[in-house]
Amino acid sequence: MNDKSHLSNSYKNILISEIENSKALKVGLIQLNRPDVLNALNIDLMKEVVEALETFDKDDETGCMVLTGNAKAFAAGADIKEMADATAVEMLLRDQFARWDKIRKIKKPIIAAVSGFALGGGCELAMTCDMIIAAEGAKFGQPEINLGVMPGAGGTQRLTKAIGKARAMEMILTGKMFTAKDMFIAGLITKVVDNDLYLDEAIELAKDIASKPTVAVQLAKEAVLKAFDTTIEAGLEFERKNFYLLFATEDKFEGMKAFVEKRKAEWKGR
Ligand code: DAK
Repeated sequence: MNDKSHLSNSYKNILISEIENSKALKVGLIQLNRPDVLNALNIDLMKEVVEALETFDKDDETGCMVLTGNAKAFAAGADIKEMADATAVEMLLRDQFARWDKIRKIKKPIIAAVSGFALGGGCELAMTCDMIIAAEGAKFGQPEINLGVMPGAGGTQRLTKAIGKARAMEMILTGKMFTAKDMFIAGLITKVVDNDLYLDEAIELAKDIASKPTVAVQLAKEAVLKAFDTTIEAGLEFERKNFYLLFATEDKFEGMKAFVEKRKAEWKGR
C-alpha cells in the first residue's frame, strides 16, 4: 500500500512528512501542531495522529515513525478546555480511549522525540511510543491530580511498569514535573540529548531501525510489548513462536547467508 495522498493535505492539527533514507525504508514524521496551546491533545488532533500512524503503518515504503511536537512542548496534556464542562456520561459517550487504544495496534516502531513539556496525556502519548528521545530541557509529569482527576490514558500502568511503583506514585500523587535526566535514570527514556538535537537523534534512530528487516522488527516489537501484560512463561512462549516464524521469512535466509558470505544483507521486507 503506497497511497498516502490524503495524508498531507487534510490535517489541521498535525504536520506530516516523509524522510528519505538512503537504501532503506523511509521514516514517517508526525509533528503535533497546536503551538498556541502547547499542543494540547484535543479530540481532532488525536484523530489525526492515529490516522497518520495507521497510514504510515500500512505503507510499504515506511519503516519507522517519529512523533514529535516543538521546542516548547511535546504536548502539555489533553485539552483541558475540551474536558472542563464534561460529565462522566459525556466522557464515556465520546469514547476517546478507543482511539488511543489503536496506537497499541501499530506494528511498526514509533519513536517519540520530546522537547519541552510532556505532561498528562502528553506524557502518556510519549509512553505509547516504543522509545523516547528527549531534549535535556524536557519536562515530564502527570499533573492530573492538580485538576481533581488522575491519569486516564495509561499513565498509572505504563509509567509504573517503566519506572517502578515508588517513583510512579510520586509523579502521579504530587503532579510534579521531572527533568529528562530524572526520567532517563528512572528508565522511561532511551536517550537524553542536547536541546537542539532531539529531533535529529530521533530521526537517526528511526532511520537505523527502518534499515532492518521489516518482519523481524515488527515481531520483535510485538514480543517486547508482550512482556508488559503477561507472565514470564507465557511471554517466553510468545517470543519463541515469533522467533520460529522469522525462519519462514526470506530475510532470515538472506541475513544469515550474507553473514556467511561476508557481505551486506539485502533485505526484501518479507
Ligand atoms: N489544555 C488546554 N490548553 C492548554 C493546556 C492544556 N493541557 N496546556 C496549556 N494550555 C494553553 C494555556 O491555556 C495557554 O493558552 P492561552 O491562555 O494563551 O489561550 C497556552 O496553552 C500557553 O500556556 P501557559 O500560558 O500556561 O504557558 P506557561 O509556559 O506559563 O505554562 C504549563 C506551561 C505547561 C506549565 C501550563 O500551561 C500548564 O500547567 N498546562 C496544563 C498542564 C496539565 O495540567 N496537563 C494535564 C492535563 S489533563 C483521555 C486521555 C488523556 C487524558 C484525559 C482523557 N481520554 C482518552 C478520554 C489526559 C488528561 C490530561 O492530560
